[in-house]
Amino acid sequence: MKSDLNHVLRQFNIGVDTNPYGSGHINATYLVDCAPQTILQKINTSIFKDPSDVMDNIAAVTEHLRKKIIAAGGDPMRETLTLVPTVDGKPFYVDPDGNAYRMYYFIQGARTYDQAESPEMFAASAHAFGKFQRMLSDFPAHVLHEVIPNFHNTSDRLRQFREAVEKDVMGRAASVQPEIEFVLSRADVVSRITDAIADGSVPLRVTHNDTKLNNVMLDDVTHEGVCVIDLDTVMPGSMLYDFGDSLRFGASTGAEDETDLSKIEFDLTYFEAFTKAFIEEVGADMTARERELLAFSALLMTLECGMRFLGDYLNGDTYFRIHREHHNLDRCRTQFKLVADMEKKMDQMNAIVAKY
Ligand code: ADP
Ligand code: GN1
Ligand code: MG
Repeated sequence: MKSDLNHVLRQFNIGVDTNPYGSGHINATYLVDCAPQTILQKINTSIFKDPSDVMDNIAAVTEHLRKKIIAAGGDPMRETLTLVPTVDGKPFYVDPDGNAYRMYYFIQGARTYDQAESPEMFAASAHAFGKFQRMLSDFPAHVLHEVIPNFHNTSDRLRQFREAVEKDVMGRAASVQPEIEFVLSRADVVSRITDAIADGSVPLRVTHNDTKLNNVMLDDVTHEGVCVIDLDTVMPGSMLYDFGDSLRFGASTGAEDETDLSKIEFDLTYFEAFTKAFIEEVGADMTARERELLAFSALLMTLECGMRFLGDYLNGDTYFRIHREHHNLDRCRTQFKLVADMEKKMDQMNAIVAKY
């Protein structure tokens, strides 16, 4: 399928056409086959209401990373995203209808995966996300805009979820009572991380906040982590968000939208591989409370994502891009299956954390 983005490409001084690319749920991504290849993204402005705030954050973060990578003797064109400026020297382009577009150089010799092929591959993503966090540990957090307030505030996510159930704009609530009940019966755990942030036992850091496996590029040959991408949600947050969200996605034995739930389990071998690698990267800087909540964060981030999918289903699928009917319902069901499995395995998960 060809796009009709020539008017946008001219703003980046490019005269070829482009094809849709990747499997993200939020932005529209295109591969531009020029030399060098680039990635064009239409920023989802119904979610990111102020794209200039998003782009300020990304420009500042990638600049910081670039300096660190150069100082360490690395290759900044591969190890961090690099923005392609518009012909006017701007970091992004807004068309007359208010659509916002940005462009990155395409990272060569690496790709993203929707599922890890081995525990080693998953561990490579843990090293990449852990290193990303370390490289940003001296980034001035106060310069970052909070582009989506309360992004991982699970109590606030539950409040929004209850609102979606109450409004029931699509008349779907009656048909998903067991799923709604699954969320509501777990209301007592939702504030555990935010409470720890409030009492100071879990520090705010600069975090990625969307650490699923397909947001890290792995080398085609070595499968080592090359570059952390999808920087829209880099904001002050907890390392527990990055740890937990990675496991939510990567330690599942099936796809996020698998409809055969018998295929979905939380894989402890993958949990262990990721945990070991993540602790190797950032363990020295972890507080006692962060360590205590590590295993639980996987459960909470999964419950949170599940309630977001279900809430979006109730709202009429206005947030996450869907590719079939009931897609968000299917997605929430895998998340809840994982949560239930983690509840059974929590003692084993805590024992694994204690090993490292
Ligand atoms: P979304 O926010 O919609 O998830 P992403 O920024 O994650 O969008 O991009 C979607 C996909 O496009 C990624 O999973 C990755 O495969 C690919 N991609 C994004 N940026 C680059 C890049 N600079 N080089 C190569 N591939 C990229
Ligand atoms: C979205 O953009 P993408 O597809 O990497 C979402 C994440 C969810 C994830 C679920 C900005 O991530 O928060 O965890 O889908 N991103 C945003 O797969 O809401
Ligand atoms: Mg993505």
